[in-house]
Amino acid sequence: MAAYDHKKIEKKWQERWEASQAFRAVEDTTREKNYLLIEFPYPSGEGLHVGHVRSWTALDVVARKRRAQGKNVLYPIGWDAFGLPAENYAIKTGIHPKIVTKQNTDNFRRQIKALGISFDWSREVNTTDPAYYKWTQWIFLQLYKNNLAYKAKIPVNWCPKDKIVLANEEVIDGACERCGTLVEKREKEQWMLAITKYAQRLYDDLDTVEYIERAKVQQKNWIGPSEGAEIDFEIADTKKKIKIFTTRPDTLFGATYMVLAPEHPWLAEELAKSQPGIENAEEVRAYITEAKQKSDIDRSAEGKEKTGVELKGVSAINPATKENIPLFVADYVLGNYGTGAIMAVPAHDERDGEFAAKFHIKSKDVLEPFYTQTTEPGKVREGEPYDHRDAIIAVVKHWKEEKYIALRWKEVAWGTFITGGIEKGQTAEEAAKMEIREETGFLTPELVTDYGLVHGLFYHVPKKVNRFAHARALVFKLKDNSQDAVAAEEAARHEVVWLTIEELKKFLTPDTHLHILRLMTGTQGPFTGEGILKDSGDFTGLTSEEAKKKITDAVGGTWVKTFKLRDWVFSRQRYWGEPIPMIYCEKDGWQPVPEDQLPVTLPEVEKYQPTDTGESPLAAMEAWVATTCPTCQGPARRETDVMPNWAGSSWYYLRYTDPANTKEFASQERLTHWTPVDWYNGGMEHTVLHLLYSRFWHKFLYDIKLVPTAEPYMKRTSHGLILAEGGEKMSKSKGNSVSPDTIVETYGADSLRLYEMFLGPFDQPVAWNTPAIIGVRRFLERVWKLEVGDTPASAAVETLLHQTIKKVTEDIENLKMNTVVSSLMILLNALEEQPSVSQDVYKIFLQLLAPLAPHLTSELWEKAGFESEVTVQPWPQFDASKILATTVPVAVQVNGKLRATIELSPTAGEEEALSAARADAQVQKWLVLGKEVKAVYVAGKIISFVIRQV
Ligand code: ANZ
Repeated sequence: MAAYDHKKIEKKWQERWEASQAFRAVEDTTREKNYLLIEFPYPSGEGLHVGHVRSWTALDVVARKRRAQGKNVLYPIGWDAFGLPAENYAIKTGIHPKIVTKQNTDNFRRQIKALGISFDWSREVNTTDPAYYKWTQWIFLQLYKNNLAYKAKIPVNWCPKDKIVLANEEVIDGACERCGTLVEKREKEQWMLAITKYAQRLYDDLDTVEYIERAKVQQKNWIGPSEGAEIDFEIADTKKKIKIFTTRPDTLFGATYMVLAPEHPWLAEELAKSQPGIENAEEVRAYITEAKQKSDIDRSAEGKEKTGVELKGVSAINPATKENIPLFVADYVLGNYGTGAIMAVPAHDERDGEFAAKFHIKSKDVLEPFYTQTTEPGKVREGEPYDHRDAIIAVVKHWKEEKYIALRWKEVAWGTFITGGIEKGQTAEEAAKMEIREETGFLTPELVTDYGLVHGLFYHVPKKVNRFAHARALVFKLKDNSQDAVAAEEAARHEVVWLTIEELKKFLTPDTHLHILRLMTGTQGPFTGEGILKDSGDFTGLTSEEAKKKITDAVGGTWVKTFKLRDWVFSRQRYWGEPIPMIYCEKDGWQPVPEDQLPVTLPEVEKYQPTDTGESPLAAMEAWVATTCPTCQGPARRETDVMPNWAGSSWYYLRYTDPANTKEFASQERLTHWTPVDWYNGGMEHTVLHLLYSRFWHKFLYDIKLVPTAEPYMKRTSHGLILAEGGEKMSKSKGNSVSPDTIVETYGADSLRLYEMFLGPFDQPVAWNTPAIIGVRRFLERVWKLEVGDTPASAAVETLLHQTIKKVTEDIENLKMNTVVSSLMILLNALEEQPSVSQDVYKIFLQLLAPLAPHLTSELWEKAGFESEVTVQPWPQFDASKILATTVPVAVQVNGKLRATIELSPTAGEEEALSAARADAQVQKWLVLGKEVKAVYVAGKIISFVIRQV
């Protein structure tokens, strides 16, 4: 048999698929449609990255399998081709970005085709093609006509090196995402898209789609809904009122100063007066100028030294206490969040606490801490009543050593300080001394510190009730070791132990006791949780929850909902983007370009460099800029800003359904057939912006009845990065990147595909490992040499075959590609042990391998003389009756006693077995009683844990 010549085979099949348009999607309503999508690439000059190969091969495997399962699959590709690299290259070389883009897309196309990915090439789209961006502009006009696009003068992030305005999300740690230069703030007129109007829906509808959890959480955090109160604070001796936004109106009585953002309009107004009320106007002005240069992210960074200036000569009035409080300007308050002004509560907010300490502002504690136990043991039983109890928590220090008394409970896995109720007529101190005496026998406690009240809601396990304990936290020191005997019933309930601070940190169970420990060690800081109000007038004694709205109402505030999400800055002062189709007329103001004049195409320019005033290079093209007003026909000027990169990628998946349509961005019929996208795979770096922006456009198009569903993507997964050998990020500049071309040339596309699927769990980052690709190549060579004959499959092979069909079928759907490959390797081992492989078994084996290694399997299928081609065969079905019991019962012991029996796969390894046992509810009940010190698995028989009581 001839050797496995991947070059010849791969070329042959790629040409054949190309000629027959094998993967072209046709709208076939008789089959279930299935739309699979990968993020279309930016065609960079560096060519394809092995990371692209990972994502695209994985969905290619899904696409090929689902086609074999009879689905009407659409798996398209295109180019997200506007962007800075091509433009920066043009600035350097003078070569038009169009030319560079063409070269790069040609190169990408060649590289992708050499991988045998089953894209439908007939639907290729390119965001820089006027026939495409005509519709990007058209969608912009619809947004404009629906009041979702507007122009505003706003402080923007300005990269002095790239000379470009950056969206907040393009600023990383205060620097330009692309070039790392520190970003400045500038005021500029910008086109904005009102994505905030969709904030609530973008948030809520995440519950209707199947995205990986991390992606959902990131989007939710980015949207950042926040509920709270807007409350007016009066400037003393004026009628002026300034609104603050707070999520914690329950702390209003503790607001000891007020802060305005440097951008707050009242400051500008006041400072513009010839005689400002602010006495230190100069100092304040200087501070404002300085603050405006910093990015929001820098300003709100945790742990950063707080800065600010007191506004001398003016003060504010706390509407609850009516006290005069100092007024500051400080940059930790942002101009574009909430109302740009806050009430500051040093006792209950970290940042205010830091600021107040630095500026010597008084702090007023208005909350007693309140903890609801949310973890076992002692987790509150929802819906059951609770009893109130006045109690003490007593910390007792050793007479000589740095040790404290703690109790280890016997009926429940609790570790606590001494605690008990206060009887009628007793003071807290008396009650505490009595408890100390009863529970430990010690006779000489002396009170050292009184930390006041701590409230805890928990389930009292021995007493079987929810308990709301209002406990006074008292610290005592023993004078000496005099001690009485302890009653037997007390000793039966808990054991007395002496522990150091470090030991207590691990030992204590209830949150309230841990709170006291933090107070003792000075690590508590402002109490930022919810509590019970104190020193708060009529509201004293209420819980935070109860007080929030009551206090808001009492001071005439309003309850509001806000979001962190900001409107989308849509203008870029660059060349290589879609011109924004707007015209400015002195008489009629901003006018949309009439739709029949779309696209507004990019003119040829001489220089691509943005101007120093920050205007686009288009601004210098007088002939292009000068136009007529669509309304009055008088002279007018075109908008010279272009759209951001995110525009074309916000709707490309819609265009794939109908890429050649010249009348609409896509026909209703095509959209109804293909959308929504069933499965979208892409990088984690695009979870927040790209997904959010395209979901916003989609929802808008849905509202104007142009797309059939409210969400664009039903399912979203993400691949892990491929790192260089050694674990660093692959990059051309570091010289550690691997080119797919070289690998395809040396080992073949099938080897590369299989290798990337075998690398490790799909969603995890993995390091490139050249020896492993040689291993994969050997596997394919063994497949190539497999002897086909007439040996009937043994019962064992038959079972394994059906198990493998089941596993491969299921694992592909879950993107567990590494185990797909390993199970095919196991099957091959078994097949090789037989003298030959029967035709039936061989066929199935090739079919299962075909989505991963389509060239090799197509060739072998043909060589074996089977009908048609392997890629068009219906997907093999497994026979359940041929799959033996796939689990065995395994006993689980804790400290030598049988506590549960769990079902495990006979091939489960130790780690898998132990974690399955730890996850079992029955087993858990016993494990929580102590600390695990040993765990053993005897394969297929028994798991044994040894725990030690703490
Ligand atoms: C008083 C207070 C007391 C607050 C307290 C918190 C705790 P989220 O949840 O992120 O919405 N804040 C309001 N506007 C701000 C702005 N423009 N820049 C910086 N901080 C601002 O946060 C809302 C809280 O952040 C608000 O509640 C306010 O501080 C602060 F014990 O008001 B709080």
